[in-house]
Amino acid sequence: PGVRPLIAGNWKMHGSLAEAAALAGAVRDGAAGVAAAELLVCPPFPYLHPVAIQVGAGLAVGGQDCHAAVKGAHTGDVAAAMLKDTGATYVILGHSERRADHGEADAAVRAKAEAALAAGLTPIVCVGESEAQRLAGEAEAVVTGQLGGSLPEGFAAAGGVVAYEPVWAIGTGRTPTEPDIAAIHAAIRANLVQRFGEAGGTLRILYGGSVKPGNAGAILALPHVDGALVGGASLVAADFLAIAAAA
Ligand code: G2H
Repeated sequence: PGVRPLIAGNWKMHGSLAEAAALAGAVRDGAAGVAAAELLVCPPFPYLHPVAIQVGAGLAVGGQDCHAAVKGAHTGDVAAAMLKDTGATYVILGHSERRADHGEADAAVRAKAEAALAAGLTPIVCVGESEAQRLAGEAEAVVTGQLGGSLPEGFAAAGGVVAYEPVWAIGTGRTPTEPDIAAIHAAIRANLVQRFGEAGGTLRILYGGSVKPGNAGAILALPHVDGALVGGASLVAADFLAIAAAA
């Protein structure tokens, strides 16, 4: 209680410029009706600036990745300050798709999170176990290990966000049981408090992985679930707003 939930839409690599504008506009128009939650949309890089201009103060906008360096010869990459310059205030880091597609390990995620903090962006750092790790009973150990390696020192002071996304639940329609989600979120909370003290007690911990309007209410009611990171369902404004209404 007391923490305003964050409902974040991760659009991944979907949509056109026209679709981004339509989706962002519809979400912004609905945001006032679900004011109990903070809403965030994370479009692909080329759509960030137009979306940010369009929605103004009515909706937060974030990137899906950034580079660890301030600038330099890094073809195809984007610096945290560039995201900030577009109007973004958040950045998703260490999503399992980036960990898998681009070999991002914890140290790289941590360096990116440091860059985000230095640029004045709020990092949303993603952690989560694979199915094999879950079946081996290693989920909690994997997640706390990822936290230890991925979160920089200044994370709590800057109000950083953690997203727990079990890799096997992403885009599959499968979710962990409610007790399993609650257990991992409690372990993440304990880890944050152990490392950051009192500040770790109020950081938002999001659940991600096949969150839909039909399961959002039950998931968001669990202790230490302070919001959701939504992929597929964030591409339909009505579904995304229904999830936010459940928060
Ligand atoms: C997990 C989630 C958003 P989806 O990646 O980050 O995607 O809701 O499609 O499982």
